[in-house]
Amino acid sequence: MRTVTLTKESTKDILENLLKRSPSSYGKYEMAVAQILDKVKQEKDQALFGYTKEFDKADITAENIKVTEEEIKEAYDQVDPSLLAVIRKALVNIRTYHEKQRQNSWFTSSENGTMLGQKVTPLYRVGVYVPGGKAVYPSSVLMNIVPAKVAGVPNIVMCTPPGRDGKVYPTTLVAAREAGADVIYKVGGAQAVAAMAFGTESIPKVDKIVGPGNIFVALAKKAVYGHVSIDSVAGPSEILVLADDTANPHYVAADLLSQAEHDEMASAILITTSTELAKKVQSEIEGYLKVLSRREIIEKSLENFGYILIAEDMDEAIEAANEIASEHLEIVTANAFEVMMKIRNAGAIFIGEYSSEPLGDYFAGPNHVLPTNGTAKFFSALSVDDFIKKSSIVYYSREALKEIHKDIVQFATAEQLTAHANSIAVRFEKEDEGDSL
Ligand code: HSO
Ligand code: ZN
Repeated sequence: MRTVTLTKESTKDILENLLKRSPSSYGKYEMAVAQILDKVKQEKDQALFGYTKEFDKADITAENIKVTEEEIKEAYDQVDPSLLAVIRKALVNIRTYHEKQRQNSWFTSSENGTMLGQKVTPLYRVGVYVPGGKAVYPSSVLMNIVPAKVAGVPNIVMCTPPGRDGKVYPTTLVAAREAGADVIYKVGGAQAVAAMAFGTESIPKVDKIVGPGNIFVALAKKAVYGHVSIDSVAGPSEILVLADDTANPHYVAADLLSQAEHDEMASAILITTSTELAKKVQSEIEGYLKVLSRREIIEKSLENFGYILIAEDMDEAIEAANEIASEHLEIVTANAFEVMMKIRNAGAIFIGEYSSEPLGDYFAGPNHVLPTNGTAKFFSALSVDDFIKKSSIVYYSREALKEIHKDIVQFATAEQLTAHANSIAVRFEKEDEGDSL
């Protein structure tokens, strides 16, 4: 992990380096993904069966593509009951948090006979993608399904690739059932995204596709955007710790490594006003590396995207944190709440030395699907808002329209849209007779 003095220049260089992790630099896979999308659009289920055989080495047919009740029961038998209890506890917190995000429809009326409003409607059908293989995170299954459920989405479809034995990882199934998925299909990759975007004989077309995936899934989601909605395309995990000399280096180092272990492309950054802390964190990291199981991944991510930045003062540190706009930001300083008020850009903010980042990954309640790659400057965490839409409501009585009808006619005439003007004017032909409009 390199130590760098924080300046405007060094911040710029770091930002440039971090951007190399953006999925948009993987254009070379675009052709392959376009082909898959096209084939699924044309051949539907047949294409899904073929790709599942080719990529997942599993035999999927119209008869077994849908996960059955027996398979779910089998999965429950395989999951450790104490883990199930933990999942259920986490679910309570995640649900409670997301329930606070629910938005209500609203209506206002006026004495002269108008009523205006905004009607909130949940999306009708949502597709949740869940990766298979090594990166199976049941916690992400909860984080993607719960906000949809709380929003009131009546149909939650999930797609996940089967193993060679045609089975889905049991904890994934259990998490999906606990969170409230309505139906689960054994198909993964870009072909699953295509199926949910266009529909096949087995898999219904959805309105929105959410959930993380490999580069093929990310590119497929980008390609179908507009045809259906998608969540933002997630990049590798990021953590930024903002700390002063009051921070405990043993904890700071542990927290940095928690995200570094996700991926070789993950980033872990410490910004501190204390050179003493910087040195201690560095040696703590070396100590942990000897014992952590994902040492190789961590070493690579720290080498590529790990930084310890020494700031002149806390204001400079905060400015850099705002510029980097990290997915996760931990504030471990004196007056941490004051510092938090000065943060403009961060996906999730963790305050104080006991709010370690994994608390948010699994348990506290906020969503762990967060903006990465600097997009915290304009994007937010996945939330109930992602699963609703709003229709505006307009009601005017005859009297209310009469009062202002000439204004609209004038506005429409100015735009030379005479049919618009006419549709208002025809309602008041009698009283306007003789008026020169
Ligand atoms: N920290 C990840 C989410 C996660 N962590 C899942 C553990 N499991 C999002 O950046
Ligand atoms: Zn994590």
